[in-house]
Amino acid sequence: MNNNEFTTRLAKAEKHYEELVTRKNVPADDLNGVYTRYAYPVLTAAHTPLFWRYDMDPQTNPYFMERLGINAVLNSGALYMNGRYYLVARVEGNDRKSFFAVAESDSPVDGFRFRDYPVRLPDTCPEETNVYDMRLTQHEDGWIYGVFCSESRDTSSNDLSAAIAQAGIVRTKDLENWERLPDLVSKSPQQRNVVLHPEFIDGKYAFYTRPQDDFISTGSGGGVCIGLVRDITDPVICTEETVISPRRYHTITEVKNGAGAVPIKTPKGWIHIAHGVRNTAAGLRYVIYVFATALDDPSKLIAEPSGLFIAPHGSERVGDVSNVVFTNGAVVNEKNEVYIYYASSDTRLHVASTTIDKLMDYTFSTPSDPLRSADCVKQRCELIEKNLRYMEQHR
Ligand code: M1P
Repeated sequence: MNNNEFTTRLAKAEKHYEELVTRKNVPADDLNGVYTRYAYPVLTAAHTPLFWRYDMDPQTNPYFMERLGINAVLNSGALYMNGRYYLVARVEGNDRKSFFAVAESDSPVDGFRFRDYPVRLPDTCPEETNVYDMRLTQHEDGWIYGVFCSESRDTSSNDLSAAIAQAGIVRTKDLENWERLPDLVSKSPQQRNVVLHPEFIDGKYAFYTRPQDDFISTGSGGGVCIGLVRDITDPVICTEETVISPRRYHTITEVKNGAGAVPIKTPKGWIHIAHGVRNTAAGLRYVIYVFATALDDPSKLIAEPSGLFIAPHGSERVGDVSNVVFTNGAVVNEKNEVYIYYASSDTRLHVASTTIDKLMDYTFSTPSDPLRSADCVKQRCELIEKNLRYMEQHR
């Protein structure tokens, strides 16, 4: 046994880990005026504690090797509670299985450390193979709900990659002890990207759903829907799932879309930060977009700013699934600052910040997509004419 090697490598790994988790984040770019990206990811595989990955005993791990590596830390639910920021991240092991883990910090942009143990979900579904992408809803009923994708093998097919996605539901008061409820029941054979609305609607629980015909393709699914549930302990959608954010030809949602963060309540409406997917010669491209629904009727679309809100930039474009940004968590603090946690290329988690005022201005003052090039040119020319007139008068 080479004890020297163990000691040297352990010291190096501990130094690297501490430097990483204590690194101050810095604003990176805010050129669009809508939000500020931060320079460093808030969570990566390297943020997971060393004792999750290495055997820390020199007797059994003389070379200080990783025994259970972590491949990625990505799509994270988010919560702001009692002055602290909580992320329930999707952590993916080298074995491709994902699990959830809570990381917390006093700062929204840096200093996140994982709790000692990952979330130990009640193991109630023997056929469930993988779990990921938890949305955290602080519901007015007093519980914190986690709605996530529960994935099982599709045994009706010989294809080993055929799978079935359903919406799993858990609830907790402390992010430590979790109660598993039955999976959401809807008319769709598969569901992913399901989000629980934080308030009752007509005395019922409201779920944003994304009906899909199979595991990857949404097929006949028309977009992000809303459906109501009478009893959260027997979560069956008892209304029609009506589309609130439709997919449209030749837009950023052409192939599919999905609800992202829990909608944010603002004086002008519920603001939804979702994802849209289009096809390209290089494969699917995932971007984040925004829409708003009415306060008195969350099923009514009232604003649809044109195009994408966040697209993958620079190094964000490369990872396990390249050309992807995806969000399933955003928080608002008492200063009305908004922090949007988004993953890039299914590999690492970033943060962008804005404010409620800016988000409302973006949502309600950005024109909507006219859906045809000719009309887009007209729309842009109107802006140019207005600006040139203004600039001439004020020069
Ligand atoms: O790989 C990109 C994303 O793909 C899925 O999203 P959707 O269901 O809309 O295709 C999700 O599995 C998500 O985890 C992943 O980031």
